[in-house]
Amino acid sequence: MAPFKIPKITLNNKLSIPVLGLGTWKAKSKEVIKAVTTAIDLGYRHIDCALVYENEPDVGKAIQSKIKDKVIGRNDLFITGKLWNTFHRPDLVEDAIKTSLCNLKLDYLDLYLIHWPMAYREGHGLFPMFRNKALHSHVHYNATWKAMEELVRKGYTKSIGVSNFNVKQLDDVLRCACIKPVTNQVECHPYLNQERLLNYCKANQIILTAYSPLGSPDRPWANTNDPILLEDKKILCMAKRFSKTPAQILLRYQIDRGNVVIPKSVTPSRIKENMEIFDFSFTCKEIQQLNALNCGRRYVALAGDSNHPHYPFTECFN
Ligand code: NDP
Ligand code: 1BO
Repeated sequence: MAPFKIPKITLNNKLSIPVLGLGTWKAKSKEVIKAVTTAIDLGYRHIDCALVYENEPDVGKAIQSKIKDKVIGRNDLFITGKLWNTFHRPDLVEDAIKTSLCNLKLDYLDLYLIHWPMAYREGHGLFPMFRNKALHSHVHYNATWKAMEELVRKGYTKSIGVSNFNVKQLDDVLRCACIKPVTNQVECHPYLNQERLLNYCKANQIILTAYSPLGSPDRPWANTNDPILLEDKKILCMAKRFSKTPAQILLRYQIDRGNVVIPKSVTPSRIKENMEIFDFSFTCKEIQQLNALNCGRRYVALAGDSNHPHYPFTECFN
C-alpha cells in the first residue's frame, strides 16, 4: 500500500513544509536509525535534526539507505538542521552547516535554524562552562542572521529560520533581514499555548513550528512532581470523546491552529499513532477549550542561561 501523504503548508518563500515531522532530540544511535526508517516507510517526509542532538550521522544513515533503496528521493524529504549556540559568530556559520551536511550525508538542507538566540563562547565544546557557569559570547543574533542569509545564497539550505526567539527578537531579525525567517520553532502545547507569539508570527507570515508538543516527558531534567501533559484530565476526556489518544489530541491541536508539529518518538507504534491525526478536527470552541489550559508551563527553559543578555524567556517579551 502507498504510504499516507502528510499535508504540507506553504512558507513565506513559496516553498512548502509537511505539517508533521519526526523529532530526533534524545534519540540514541540505534533507535534513531530505526525511528527514521520506520517514519519514512510510513510516510513521514519531514525530519527535525540538530547538531547538538549528537545523532546526525545516524539520521543520515537511515536517510541514505532509504534513498539508496529508492523508497524516496532527496527532493521528497524536508530535512531541518540547527546552528548551535557556539557557532553564532558569522565566520563560523558556514562551517557549522557544512558539518551538519556531512553528518547527514546531504548536499543541502531544506531548513536551517538559529537554534537559540543566545551565543555561547566559541571553541570550548558545545556547552562551555567555567566554575559551573555557562560561558557566553556577545555575538548578536542579527549578525548571525546575516551569515544565515549567505547560506541560502550559496545553496547550502533552501530556507532559514529561528528557534526559541521571542517577539522582540523576531522583530529585531525582521528589521535587518533581506531574507525573512520562514519559521520560529518554539515549545508549544496547551500548557504554553504561545498565543501572543503565534499572533505575531501569523501577522508576519512566519509559521510557528511546535516543539515538545506532548510535553517532552523524556526531557533530561524532568522532576517527578512536574505536571504531565499527556495525563491531563481534560486532554484524557477529549481523547475519549473523539476516540483518539491524548497524543493525537495534542498533535491535532497544533494542526488546527495552523502550526507545524514535530513530535519525537523512537517507538514504531507511536510513530504510526502520531500520524493518525488527519481524519478528525476541532471546532474553534474546542481549540478555545484547549487554549484555556494555558498556565505558562515551560518544559524546555534552559534556565541556566537566564542571565544571558539574549535569554528569550523573560516575561515582558513573551
Ligand atoms: P515530545 O513532546 O515530542 O515528547 C517526546 C516523548 O513523548 C518521548 O518520550 C516519546 O517516547 C513520547 N511519545 C511520543 N509519542 C507518544 C505517544 N503517541 N504516546 C505517548 N508518548 C509518546 O518532546 P521533545 O522535547 O522531544 O520535542 C519534539 C522534538 O522537537 C524534539 O525531538 C526536537 O526534534 C524538537 N525540539 C526542538 C527544540 C529547540 O530548541 N528547537 C527543543 C526541544 C525539542 P518514545 O520516544 O519512547 O516513543
Ligand atoms: C539543549 C536542548 C535543545 C533541544 O533542542
